[in-house]
Amino acid sequence: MDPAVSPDAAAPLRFPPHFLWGTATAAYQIEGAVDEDGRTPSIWDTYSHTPGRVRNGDTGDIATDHYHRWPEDIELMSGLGVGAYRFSVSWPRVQPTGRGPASAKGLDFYRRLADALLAKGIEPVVTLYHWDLPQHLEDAGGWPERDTALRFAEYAGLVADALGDRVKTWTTLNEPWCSAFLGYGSGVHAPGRTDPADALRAAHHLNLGHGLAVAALRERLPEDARISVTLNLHHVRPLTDSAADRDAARRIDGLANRVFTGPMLGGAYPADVIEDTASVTDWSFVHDGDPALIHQPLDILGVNYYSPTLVSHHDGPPLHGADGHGASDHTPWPGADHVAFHQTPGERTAMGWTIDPSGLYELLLRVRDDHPGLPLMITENGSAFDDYAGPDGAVRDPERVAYLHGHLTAVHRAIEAGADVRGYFLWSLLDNFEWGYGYSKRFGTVYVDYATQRRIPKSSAHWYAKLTRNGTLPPRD
Ligand code: IFM
Repeated sequence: MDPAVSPDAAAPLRFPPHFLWGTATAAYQIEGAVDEDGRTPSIWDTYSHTPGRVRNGDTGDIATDHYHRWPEDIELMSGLGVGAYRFSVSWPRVQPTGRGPASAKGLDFYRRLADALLAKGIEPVVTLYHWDLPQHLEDAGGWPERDTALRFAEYAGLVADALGDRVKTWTTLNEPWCSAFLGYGSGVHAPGRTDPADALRAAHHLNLGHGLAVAALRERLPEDARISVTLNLHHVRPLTDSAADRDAARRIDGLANRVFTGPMLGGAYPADVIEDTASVTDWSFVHDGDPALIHQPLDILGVNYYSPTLVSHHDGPPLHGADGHGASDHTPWPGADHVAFHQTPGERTAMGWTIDPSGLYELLLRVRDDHPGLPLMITENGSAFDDYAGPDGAVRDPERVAYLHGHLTAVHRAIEAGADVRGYFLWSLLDNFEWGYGYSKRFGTVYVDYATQRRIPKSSAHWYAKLTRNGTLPPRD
């Protein structure tokens, strides 16, 4: 068996002494309180209120009511024994029109949250953008417009001014691939637009916004601040070793990964990506000097991983919606019409995503080789299952424990092989609003009864608490 995925190594696996154990959430998925204290709509409010967009017509209006229940949620984190909590700031809560002055009430919410975390010995880790663009900015053109990148840097500066004395670790964007390609390409995410050229423009302006925001943060934050970006790097495998399948994998790797890592970490867009998408756009939206603005030194790269991607060359008409990112008649992969997506064999989660920790191991080794010297954090990893409370009130999720055990074994093996992984954030603290799937998918290690908002730590939470307390991977059962 592949040592990366061996479920029961003979000796218990011990993580490095300062390894950071955390858990993660995002504002729109948990906060609710969408019209309180001056918050304005984000693109996700508009999208979720548009009939037919989100399963069951679910919205984030109430979500898990974290805006009011955050003290209880911090207690839950204490119970998990985590040393860090990764949350995102809601842009329309702290800068309601997406430009101009900040909302003091909005910032106060995050100040109180950060203070209460610090008082419990939990490090606040802030993500500035987890997909909730103020609707005002979408009305002005959204991410395909260059000005949105400038607005993002301004917003980053406001948050840094407010939280810079409390927060040490900052992330500009979460998974810009989803914002650009699901938001403006396939339309299965807000704002639901479907133009492949706009998707590529959005990707560039997200990159530019990242670079400008890093510069704004550096200007304001103390020297010891750690600045990062979180990418959902796809581990892309060709179905066969044929030249055509390998070329399909290269093409998807370009659009999923290198269109971001190229400029952010290397200072240039990959030539093959520009060539592959030439029929879609001439890339004239990239101005002279942009790649240099995007290429800012980073202290950490955040990696989100759930499942690998398996592709082959395909000669027939374009196949869309079979890549695990939601059904649509429009592709999130501009210029890749001749790529087919396949299910990797094996067990799957409730999302239909194959459980394959070897993908995480291989991905981490690739990042180790491609970007030597860059410390890594697993900023998201986890799984959805159809959890429910039993007659005794307990929620048992052995499948999630097995998933986490397998992936953490892979992380440990990658560290032993020289990947500089500094921490791991379990996605997610709570069951929450899973975007286009609404509340139908439960990713939490804490169960939420949405009718009462009662929280129940699942058995995986008890298992994770054992791990965070002594840094040794507990057995699966
Ligand atoms: O819930 C999402 C999260 O917001 C971003 N990364 C993937 C998770 C699971 O789909």
